[in-house]
Amino acid sequence: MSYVNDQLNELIRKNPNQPEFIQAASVVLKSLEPVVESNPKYQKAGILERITEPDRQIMFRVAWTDDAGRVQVNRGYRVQFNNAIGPYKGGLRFHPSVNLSIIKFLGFEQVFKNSLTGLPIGGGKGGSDFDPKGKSDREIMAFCQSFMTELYRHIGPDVDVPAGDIGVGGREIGYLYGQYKRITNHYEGVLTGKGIPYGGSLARTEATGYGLLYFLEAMLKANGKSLEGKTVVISGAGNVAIYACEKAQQLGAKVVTLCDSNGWIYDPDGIDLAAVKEIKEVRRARIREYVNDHPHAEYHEGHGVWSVPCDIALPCATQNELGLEDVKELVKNGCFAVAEGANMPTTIEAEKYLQENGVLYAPGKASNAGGVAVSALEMSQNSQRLSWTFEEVDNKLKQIMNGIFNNVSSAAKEYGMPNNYVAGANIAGFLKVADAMVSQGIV
Ligand code: NDP
Ligand code: 2IT
Repeated sequence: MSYVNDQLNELIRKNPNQPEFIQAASVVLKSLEPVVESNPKYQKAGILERITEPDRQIMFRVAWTDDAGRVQVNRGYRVQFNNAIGPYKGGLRFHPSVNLSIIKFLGFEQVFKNSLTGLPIGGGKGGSDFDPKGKSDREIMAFCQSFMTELYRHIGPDVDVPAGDIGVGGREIGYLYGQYKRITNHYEGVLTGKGIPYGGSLARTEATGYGLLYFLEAMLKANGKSLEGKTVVISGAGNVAIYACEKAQQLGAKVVTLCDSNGWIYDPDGIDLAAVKEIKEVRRARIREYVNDHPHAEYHEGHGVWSVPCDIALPCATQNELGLEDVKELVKNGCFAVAEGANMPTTIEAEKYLQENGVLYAPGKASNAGGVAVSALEMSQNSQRLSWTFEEVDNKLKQIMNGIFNNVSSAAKEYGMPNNYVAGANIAGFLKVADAMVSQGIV
């Protein structure tokens, strides 16, 4: 038995009922085989045992009252996974599907992603099974205040810095920040994704989607291709999907789909993004409304964006949204590149099929790292008590995403798997964290 296989079996034994965490960890550990085989120091220091076990996992009750005066109870989570290279950093997800397995998979991915950014941030993730959909502003505020009333004692600008993820955007970060400040009386950069008037960074809203396109551009360029004139299919209609769509359009591509959890739109004329922003960012309504004033567009219930012929597919909604049958359809229709805006949107079987069929495939921990990278830039600006212009932040983001592509691509080449960006990302992300852990002793 190899070190990797032993650890994988142990991880499966120790984490029953955590399929998402096991999925994320298996993909990473399998890619690390050549690294740990050729560097016995990692096994000697028990790195795989330690890197797969979070530093701590916090679970707590979040009680609040709804508009009818009824008491509601949700479960809150913060998993502080690894702080070898910086304070824990990662988003908060508010979605009814949230459970410990999902938060652990996200926290684990975040460790490697944050390392890839080249910035000094460790990995963590949190959230709640609270469903923000259909809630009033007052209910959202009540929930956020109660959530922070427990969370505040576990976080801090040099300890753990949460941010947004699914269901957590500027509005929620504002309420969370207000409550943190009220309890601690500290005005400090304890959250990122803050509003611009109170310490937020310009370009943080755009960062994940824009960063995805900068990574995609670098990957296409290295393979003699470009975005100009290409047809792009995007899933999701939230923060990541909207700004991926915006940058894709700016770079000359035509985006023809978006979706939410009810259904999807196809607009053969290219998505009218101003209309989508009005529906999603201003009115917080359903994507089906798009067809009301776009007569050429179609709306379908369910999950069908991958059936639309395209050159490039960008999954930007949620985990495991792109399965084997979906990628077969994409390949059959001539899709030559898939870049992940979401975290782990592609199932293991689908990922294998894409790679076997020569599709350029960018794993989320590399291609969606732009969001957390600009979060780290927000932390720098808060520490300096300065704010940079949109152009400064956007230029740094572009440099960071190009740097990630180069690192990932070199690591893949070095270990004999050129164009396997999954292996490249896992290896490059791992090395920095593992070396820091070796230096810091057995803790
Ligand atoms: P949002 O909450 O802004 O948007 C999520 C979008 O995905 C919504 O349109 C939502 O539809 C849709 N969605 C969620 N779950 C499902 C589902 N089960 N089936 C179909 N559609 C679904 O979140 P973000 O855009 O911030 O996050 C999207 C993905 O990107 C997540 O995987 C997140 O982890 C990842 N990510 C986010 C970053 C960030 O900076 N925000 C950074 C890096 C990665 P509906 O409204 O109907 O629920
Ligand atoms: O998955 C992610 O990288 C995020 N949700 C962003 C995390 C952050 O700290 O900005």
